[in-house]
Amino acid sequence: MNKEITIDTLPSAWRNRALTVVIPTYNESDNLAELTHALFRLPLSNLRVLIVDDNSPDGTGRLADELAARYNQSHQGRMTVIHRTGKAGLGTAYVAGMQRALADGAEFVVQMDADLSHSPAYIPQMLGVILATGADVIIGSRYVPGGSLDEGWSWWRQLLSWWANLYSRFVLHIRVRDMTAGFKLWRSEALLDIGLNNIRSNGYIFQVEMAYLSEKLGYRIIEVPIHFEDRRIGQSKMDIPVKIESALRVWELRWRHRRRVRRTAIRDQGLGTVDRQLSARY
Ligand SMILES: Nc1nc2c(ncn2[C@@H]2O[C@H](COP(=O)(O)OP(=O)(O)O)[C@@H](O)[C@H]2O)c(=O)[nH]1
Ligand SMILES: [Mg+2]
Repeated sequence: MNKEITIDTLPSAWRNRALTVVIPTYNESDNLAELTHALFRLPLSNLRVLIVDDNSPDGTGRLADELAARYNQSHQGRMTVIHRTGKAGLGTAYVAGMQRALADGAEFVVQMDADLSHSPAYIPQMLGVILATGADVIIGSRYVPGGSLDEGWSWWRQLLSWWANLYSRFVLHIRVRDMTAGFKLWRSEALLDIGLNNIRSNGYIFQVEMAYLSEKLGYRIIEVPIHFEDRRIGQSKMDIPVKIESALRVWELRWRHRRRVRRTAIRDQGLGTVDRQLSARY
């Protein structure tokens, strides 16, 4: 009778929520199989994976199709691949993937890198937090207490990341700590409300734009700490010119969204006291 309690034996109420993980890929053929394997092993029975590949020269798109064919037999058609004709940037890839996920009925959408720097193991925890608090977006954050960065990052990279955050928080007057975080869980109402068609940014600034609008529009944001591992294989597509462009674009963002304010609540949901306390920071 000594039945061990594991995550699989927990009640299913939160485990079968419709959640789609959107992953943009460009030359990630060495990472994709391990990532999809880890995602489909999570105890989330209605988790879908949506890959947005930009005709990667290393064959990531073909690999994604093969993985989808395999998983769709064992996992009831829960993997989809969108193929675009060429490299069109991370931001437009996310917008395309998120719009598709919403059209297909996702209740929650996760965005993450394909390079294994965002551990899938955090997803059930992020889902638990969003359900328990009624938040609109959960950020997997490196810059809240308990969060950490790969030990292998040079002091120069750490400084650059820290500076990019401080700078954009200062220019945009916002409180989110990890402005450039690429690991987030969205409630679909928030993505529908934010106006994905008006998101213009590519590269890092896409993450900043989404975080900025979330706070400006009054969404309830919770940052949960994560350990961010550097990509083990392959190269970052975010080079120095992309980073400099991002820094300048912060000002453009502020101007472009200057008139957007929240008028009505996205969801009229009674929040408990704990909710209010947790989301009071934002
Ligand atoms: N579809 C698509 N994916 C991209 C593009 N640029 C980057 N990515 C993907 O976006 C994610 C983040 O890029 P990454 O190079 O890891 O950036 P870093 O983590 O900031 O170094 C990875 O999964 C990339 O493969 C692009 O132009 N198109
Ligand atoms: Mg990455």
